[in-house]
Amino acid sequence: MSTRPSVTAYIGLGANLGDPAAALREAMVSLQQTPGIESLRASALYRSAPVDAAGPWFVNAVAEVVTTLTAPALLDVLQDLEQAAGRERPYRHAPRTLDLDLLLYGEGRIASPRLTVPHPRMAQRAFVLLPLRELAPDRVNEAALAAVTDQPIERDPPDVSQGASRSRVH
Ligand code: A4P
Ligand code: MG
Repeated sequence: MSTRPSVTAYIGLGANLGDPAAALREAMVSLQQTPGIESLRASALYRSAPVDAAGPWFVNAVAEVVTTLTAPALLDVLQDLEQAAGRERPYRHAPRTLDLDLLLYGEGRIASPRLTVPHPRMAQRAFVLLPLRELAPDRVNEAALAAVTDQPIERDPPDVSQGASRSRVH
């Protein structure tokens, strides 16, 4: 059996129902324990106002994973974790217990019916760009950041941090 090369991928995590910070931390731990995911680094948690969506403010973060999984296999893992967190989909952009988006998969460009990478809306979203910049500043365009400064967002708010330090997930 041949071994696949490792790829560095970035995953956007978001939730605005239930206990969003706990859901994000649990998802990070589950990802770390997933066969085919070799390592994980987590950004800080952010609280962000809904963008193109209704409902409560979100908690958002980004995780960097080094993985031997293919992009579709990684999406399967993300969707299984969303289901395990009780995700329901009553309508597009509905409030959610856990949303996991594959933002970047190495330098890969993918356009299949179930997967578009890079994530098509990531460059318009402060809640993706700011945590991604912590982990991979070279993957974030300064002009894109300058264009989202009107989106309300707070890094590491005291009520979601609970003493957790950056880059530590448990
Ligand atoms: N899909 C295609 N490409 C991808 C990808 N790169 N990563 C497909 C993940 N999924 C991808 O997703 C719908 C379908 O997209 C999937 O079946 C998959 O095959 P979904 O999670 O069921 O639906 P969704 O999350 O409602 O839609 P989507 O398009 O992921 O929404 P967005 O654009 O990600 O927006 N505001 C704040 N502050 N924080 C947020 O986290 N999130 C959204 C969701 C809107 N506003 C927000 C936030
Ligand atoms: Mg999604």
